Amino acid sequence: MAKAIRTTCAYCGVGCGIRAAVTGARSVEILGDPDHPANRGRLCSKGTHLGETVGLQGRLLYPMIAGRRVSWDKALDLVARRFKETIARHGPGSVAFYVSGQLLTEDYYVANKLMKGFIGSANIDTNSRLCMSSAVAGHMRAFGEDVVPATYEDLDAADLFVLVGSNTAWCHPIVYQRIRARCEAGAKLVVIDPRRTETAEEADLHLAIRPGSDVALMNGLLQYCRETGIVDEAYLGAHVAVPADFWDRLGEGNDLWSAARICDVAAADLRHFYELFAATPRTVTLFSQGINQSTAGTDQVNAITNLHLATGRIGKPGAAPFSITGQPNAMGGREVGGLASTLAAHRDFAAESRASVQRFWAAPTMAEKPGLKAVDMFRAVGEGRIKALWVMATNPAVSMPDANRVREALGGCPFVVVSDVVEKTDTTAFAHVRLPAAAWGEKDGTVTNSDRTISRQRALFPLPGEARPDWWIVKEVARRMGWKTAFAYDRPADIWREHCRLSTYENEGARRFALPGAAQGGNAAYDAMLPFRWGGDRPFADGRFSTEDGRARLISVAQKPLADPLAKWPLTLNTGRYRDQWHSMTRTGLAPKLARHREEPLVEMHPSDGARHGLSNGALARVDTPQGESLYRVAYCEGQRAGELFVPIHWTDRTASGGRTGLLPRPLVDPVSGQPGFKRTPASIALVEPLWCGFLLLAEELADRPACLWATRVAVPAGVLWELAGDEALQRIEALLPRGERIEAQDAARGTRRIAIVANGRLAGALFVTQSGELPPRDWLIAQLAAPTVAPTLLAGRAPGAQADRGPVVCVCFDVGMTTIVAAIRDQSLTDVAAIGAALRAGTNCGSCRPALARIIAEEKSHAA
Ligand SMILES: Nc1nc2c(c(=O)[nH]1)N[C@H]1C(S)=C(S)[C@@H](COP(=O)(O)OP(=O)(O)OC[C@H]3O[C@@H](n4cnc5c(=O)[nH]c(N)nc54)[C@H](O)[C@@H]3O)O[C@H]1N2
Ligand SMILES: Nc1nc2c(c(=O)[nH]1)N[C@H]1C(S)=C(S)[C@@H](COP(=O)(O)OP(=O)(O)OC[C@H]3O[C@@H](n4cnc5c(=O)[nH]c(N)nc54)[C@H](O)[C@@H]3O)O[C@H]1N2
Ligand code: SF4
Ligand SMILES: [Mo]
Repeated sequence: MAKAIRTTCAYCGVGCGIRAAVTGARSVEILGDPDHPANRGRLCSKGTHLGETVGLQGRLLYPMIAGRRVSWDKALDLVARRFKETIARHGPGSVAFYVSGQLLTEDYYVANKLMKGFIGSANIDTNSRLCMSSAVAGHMRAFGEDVVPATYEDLDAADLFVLVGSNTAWCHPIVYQRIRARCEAGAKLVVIDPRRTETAEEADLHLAIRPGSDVALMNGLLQYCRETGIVDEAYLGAHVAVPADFWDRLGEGNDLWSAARICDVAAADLRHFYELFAATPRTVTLFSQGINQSTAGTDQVNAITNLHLATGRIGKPGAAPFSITGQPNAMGGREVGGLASTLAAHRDFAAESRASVQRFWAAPTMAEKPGLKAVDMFRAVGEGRIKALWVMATNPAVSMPDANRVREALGGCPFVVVSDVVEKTDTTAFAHVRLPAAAWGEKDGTVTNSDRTISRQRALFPLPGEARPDWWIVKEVARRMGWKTAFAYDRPADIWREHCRLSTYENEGARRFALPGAAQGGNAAYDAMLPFRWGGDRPFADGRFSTEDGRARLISVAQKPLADPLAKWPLTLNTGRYRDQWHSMTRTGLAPKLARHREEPLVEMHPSDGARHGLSNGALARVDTPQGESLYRVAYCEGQRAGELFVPIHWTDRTASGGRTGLLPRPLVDPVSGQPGFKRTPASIALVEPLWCGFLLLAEELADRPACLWATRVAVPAGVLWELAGDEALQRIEALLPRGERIEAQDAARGTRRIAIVANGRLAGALFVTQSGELPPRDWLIAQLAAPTVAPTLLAGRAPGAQADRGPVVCVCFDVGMTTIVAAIRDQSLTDVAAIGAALRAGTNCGSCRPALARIIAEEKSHAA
C-alpha cells in the first residue's frame, strides 16, 4: 500500500484523524488514524466513504467571468477593481464577505484580516452564524470568553450524558460511539429532543419535549437542584457572580409540574431526569442545533451553563457543558474572528482591543464596530446597501432562512463573487465571477474541532485544473487592492505563524486562546504538526474565568411563551440532517453508497397527522409556510410528535425539484447572537397527486434536472437515478434518454411505459413510468448499468428467474438490506447488534447503522411478542 498521509476528515466538527493512502491520480484509500485523539482509528459512514467523493466530476476548475473561462489575472484584477471602486464610491460598508466554517484557519485568517483591517469594515460573517453563534454568545455571557470547557476525554469520565437538541448518532457519530462505549460501562444517557431520533431510541430516557421549551426544562431542573440542596454554594461563592434577584426569579413558575406542562412531557419522566441529574455529579451536557438554532438560542445555552455553574459541574473530569461544533473548522473560525461581531484572536471591538489588533497588523483602516450578521447582511444586499459580495465555501441560496429572498438579493446585487469547488451550485448561479477553490485533499492548513484540538489537513493530490487554495485567492485580491506587504504570504505556514503570534500579542493571560510556541516553528514543523489542544485539557479548573473579575456569570433567563398554532398554519416545521448526507450534497452527493440511506427528501410526520391531512405514507405533499413552499415525499414516523413535521436540509435545485427546505423558515433571529431559528416554523401541508410516477436511470449525468413536478437525483454505482412524478406529457422526459437501440413495452390499461436504451452492448438508460401500476425495485436495474452484457429481462426490471428484493439498504459499508436483516433475525434467532454483525457483517465497519440495527431488533422483538 502507498504511504499513508495523515490528515483530517472533511466533514463534521468531531475532527477525526484520517490516514489516506493515495492509490491513483484521483483515488485514495481512507482509514481512521489510530493515533488521532478525536477518533482513535474510527470513522463514521461519511468519513469512511470520502474516497468516493474525490473525483473531478462537476468541479469548477477555471476562473469564470459571466460564465466564460478567463485567466486568473483577469478574474483577480476584476474582483480587486470592483471592490476598490465600490468602496471608493460608497464606503467600506457597501461591500461584504460571506464565508464558512469549512474554510481552513489560514484561509479564514486572511479573509478576516483583509475585511476588518484593510477594507475597514466588519462586514464579514460566516455560515457559523447559522450554526454556532448562540453558543458563542452564551459562552461570552457566562465565561467572558468563547471557550468550550470540555474535551472528548470528559466523555470517557462522565456518568451521565444529557444530549439536548442533538442527533448525535447521525451528526457526530464518533462522539456518539464514545458516549455509547461509556454507557456500556454503566453511564446513563438522557436525550432531550422533540423527535424520537436514533439517538433517542438508545437512550435510558428520552424526553420528547415540546419544541422551544428547553428553558422551562432547564430552569425547572435548576430550581429542583436548589430545593434538593444540590446547588454548590461554595463554588458559587468563590467563582460565580450571581445577579441579585436570580434565585427569586427562578423560584417563580419553575416547579416540576409547571415545567412538565410547558414541556408537554409526563411529570414522572421529568422527575426521573431531575433525580438522575441531581444524583450524578459527573454530568456532561452536550448540545447543538436544537438549542442554538432558536430565536431564544443564547438564553437556552445559558440555561445550560447556569446548571453546570450552579452545581459546580465545570472544570472537573467528566463534568461540563459541551457545545459540539458542526463544521470541520467552526471552531477555527471563531479563533480568527470570522464572525462579524468579533475581532481576530478572541478579541472584541472595545477600543483597546481594536487598537491592539491594528498595531499588530499595521492596519491602515480598522473596522470601528461590529459588521452585519448573516441575516442582516443578505437583507442589506437585497436593499441595495451592499453592492459587492464575495461568498466563499458556503451555499447561502440553499442554507439561509427565507432563501427565496436571499436569491432575489443575490440576483439584484451588482457584483457577486463566489469561490467554490463546484461549478454549478444554487449560489454560483448568481455569480458574476466564479473562482475555482482547491478542495479537501488538495489543500494544506489547520482546523480546530469541538474540543479545541487543532489538526492538520494535508494535500493528497496535486491541484487540478487551475484550482487554487482559498488563502491564495484572497491574498492575491488583497495585493491587487494595494496591500502588498501585509499579504505577502507564500504558504499556509506563513499565515499560521502570524495567527499564532497574534494570539499571544498583548495577551497577558486575559484570553485563554493563545498558541505560544507554535509561532516559532519553521515550515518543517508546520508540515509535521501533530494534533494538539489549545486552552489546556481543563480550562476553568482553577475556577478563574475570562471576565474582568475572574468570575463566571449566572444569567437570568426565562421561558418565552409558546404560542398555540394558528388555524392557517396548524403544524410546526422542524428541519435538520440525514445521517449520510452533508449539507447541500456537493460532495456526499457523489457517493453512491451514501445515497442509499435516504434517497429522497422526506417530510416525516406522525401517522395521525397523515390521516388528518389526507396524506398516506409515500404520497407527495406540499409544505407551505409564510415564506415559501416545497414538495416532499410523506414518511409516516411514530417518533414524530403529533402536530410537527421534520424535513432535511440537503436537497437543492441541482438535485431535486422539491426538498428545498431553505425556502421555508422565517428570517427571525436570536436577539443576542443573530442566529436564525430554523427549528420551529408555522406550516401547513397538502396532498399533491401527480398523474404518473416513475424513474429514469442513466449511465451519464444530465446537464439539468428533468422538468417535471417531482424529480430527485441519487448517485448510483455506474450512473445516476432520478425518481420522477408529474402531470406533464412524457415527451420531454423521454428526450433525456441517450441514443441507442430502444426496447419498449407499454400497457395502456395501467398507463405504464417501460423503455430501455442499449448502446455498445450495455444498458445506457431506462425510463419506467406508470399511472396506476407498480414500478419494479431499482436495485437490479441499477446493477445492469455496470453489467457487461444486456439481460433479456430488462423491461421486467428483474433478473431471469425471480430474485428476492433485499429492501432498503441499512448498512452502506457492506450493502446489507432491510429484508436481508429481518430474514436473518428471524431465521437465525439473532438477538442483538453484535449477532447481526457476526451473521451479515452489517454494522461492523463504521458503525453508523448500529442504532438502526438496534431499532430493527427491537421492532422484531415487539412483533414477536
Ligand atoms: N450527517 C451529517 N452530519 C453533520 C452535518 C450534516 O450535514 N450531515 N452537519 C454538521 C453541522 S454543520 C452541524 S451544525 C451539526 C448539527 O448537528 P445536530 O444539531 O445534531 O443536527 P440537527 O439535525 O440540525 O438538529 C438536532 C436536533 O435538534 C432537535 N430539535 C429541534 N427543535 C428542538 C427544540 O426545541 N429543543 C430540543 N431540545 N431539540 C430540538 C431536532 O429534532 C434534531 O433532532 O451536524 C454536523 N454533522
Ligand atoms: N433550515 C435549515 N437551514 C440550515 C440549517 C438547519 O438546520 N436548518 N443548518 C445551518 C447550518 S448549522 C449550517 S453549518 C449551514 C450549512 O450550509 P452551507 O454552508 O451553505 O452548506 P454546504 O453545502 O456545506 O456549502 C459549502 C459550499 O462550499 C463548497 N466548498 C467545499 N469545500 C470548499 C473549499 O475548500 N473552498 C471553497 N471555496 N468552497 C468549498 C461546497 O462545494 C459547497 O458549495 O446550513 C444552515 N442552514
Ligand atoms: S464523525 Fe464522521 S464526519 Fe465527523 S469527522 Fe469523524 S468521520 Fe468525519
Ligand atoms: Mo452547522
